[in-house]
Amino acid sequence: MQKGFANLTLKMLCPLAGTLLMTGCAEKKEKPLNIVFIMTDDHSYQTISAYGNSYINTPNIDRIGNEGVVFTNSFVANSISGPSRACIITGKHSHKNGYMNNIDCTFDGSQQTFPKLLQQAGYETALVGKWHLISEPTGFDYWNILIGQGEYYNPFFIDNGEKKQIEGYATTITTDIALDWLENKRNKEKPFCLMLHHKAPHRTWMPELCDLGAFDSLKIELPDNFFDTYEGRRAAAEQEMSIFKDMDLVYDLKMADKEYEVHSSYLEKWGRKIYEQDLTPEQKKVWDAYYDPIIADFKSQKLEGEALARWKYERYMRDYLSVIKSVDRNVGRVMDYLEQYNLLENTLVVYVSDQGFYMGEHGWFDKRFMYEESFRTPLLMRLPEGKKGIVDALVQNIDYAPTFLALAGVDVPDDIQGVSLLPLLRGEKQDLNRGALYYHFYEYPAEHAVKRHYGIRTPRYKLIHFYNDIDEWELYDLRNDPHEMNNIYEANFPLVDSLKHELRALQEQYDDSIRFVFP
Ligand code: SGN
Ligand code: CA
Repeated sequence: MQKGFANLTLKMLCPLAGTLLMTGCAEKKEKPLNIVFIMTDDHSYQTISAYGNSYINTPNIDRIGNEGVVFTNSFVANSISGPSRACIITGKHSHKNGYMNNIDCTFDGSQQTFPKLLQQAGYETALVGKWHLISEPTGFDYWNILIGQGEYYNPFFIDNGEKKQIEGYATTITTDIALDWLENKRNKEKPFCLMLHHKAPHRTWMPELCDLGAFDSLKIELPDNFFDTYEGRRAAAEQEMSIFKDMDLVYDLKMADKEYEVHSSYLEKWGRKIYEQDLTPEQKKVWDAYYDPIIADFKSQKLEGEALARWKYERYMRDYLSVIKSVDRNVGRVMDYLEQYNLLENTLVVYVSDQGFYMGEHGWFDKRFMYEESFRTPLLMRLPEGKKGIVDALVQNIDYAPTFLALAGVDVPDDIQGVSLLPLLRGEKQDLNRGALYYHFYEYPAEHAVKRHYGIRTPRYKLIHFYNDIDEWELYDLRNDPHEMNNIYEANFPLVDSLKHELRALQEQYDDSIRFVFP
């Protein structure tokens, strides 16, 4: 009783008394936990071994999950870079944070974000790597960001406002900058929040030189639905993200032959990007020594039809996996650093992607759709003395902001739409009692031609409405049809009605006015 009362008084006098190191207050408390938030761009859960795939071993990423939690039902609110990032730092859906698409939005940096709230609570905050929100970052004591999508080789960074080019490979350089901040630049008296955002493995999947060819002997099978014909799914039929049709031989798959004989629509549109990439002569020599024989072999085969589709898929996967190898190695560098300086004891480590990605499922690359591969995103969190194991509760990227605020002992503002995952991380709860998640994608008309859509996902069902220049509903029973091949909307009216009711309720809860579009 007495102790509780003392804490209450202390908390009234010093709002951060629950966690912050206090000077001038009667009681000295432990520093709150640090946060290291590692985010990749377009990393599929299908290529992380903690999620049980057969393509690649990612021991360093897995370590975060082995010593913490692997979220097996982790999703985004809007499956595209800028919007996902805006959802993450605000804890709000796109229609609330205003960053709906990558085309004509600029993030309003004057709005509330979790890094700003952490700063106010005494944290030192830093952002390194891909930002992609157009406006200058706010809420960070230190920022050193790639410009736009950034380059894989010899990238340009804006270091707290100053543009600099750094020789080397983006994933390694981004990690170097982050480790340098941890070691030399931060105020070691304060708790910190580091957001370490990689460009990798975004298109065009350029591996680090030391990883070229790392997966060349791997046998790679096509996913079962690679040759999907999209029956009953009009939006899926009309996309432009097919590996066979839309993935470019030169731009994406590096078949930049010196004779200019390999056909490339990107080449016609934009010129020879791979050759124009800013590789140094030394880097280019190693690059060509690897790709030139592959180009020669490809040309000699004169592949067409299904054989060409299979070849493109394999090439795509080998490059993508090689890019992940570097990501995993660099996650290892961060974990080693934290371990070496005993920071693992007081730091929440998070590994996540800005969204999922297609590894040939439905014949695709890219993301955007509310279908599982791109709606899901990998999420592993290691809380010191927290739960170890799998969490299968439905969670979403708007939940990270309230989680970090709760961890720092900051009251979560009412307008934040996500919920804290801390009770799950501490093993206090198994679930968040959430019936369904809400999703809304806006970027159309645009590259890859994925129609605008919104929808809900319950543990078992998914209901999607594609709208704008189309008016199509889709319903999937994920238990019986996990790959979403059979749209059962037409045959299921009682179920559709109840899911529409749930969808409308979520749109009301989140205050998304698009609900007025459907009956
Ligand atoms: C670029 C890519 C697209 C990708 C978007 C969005 N084209 O425009 O393939 O969908 O980024 O990606 S590219 O020719 O420039 O590589 S996101 O992850 O940044 O949202
Ligand atoms: Ca992305």
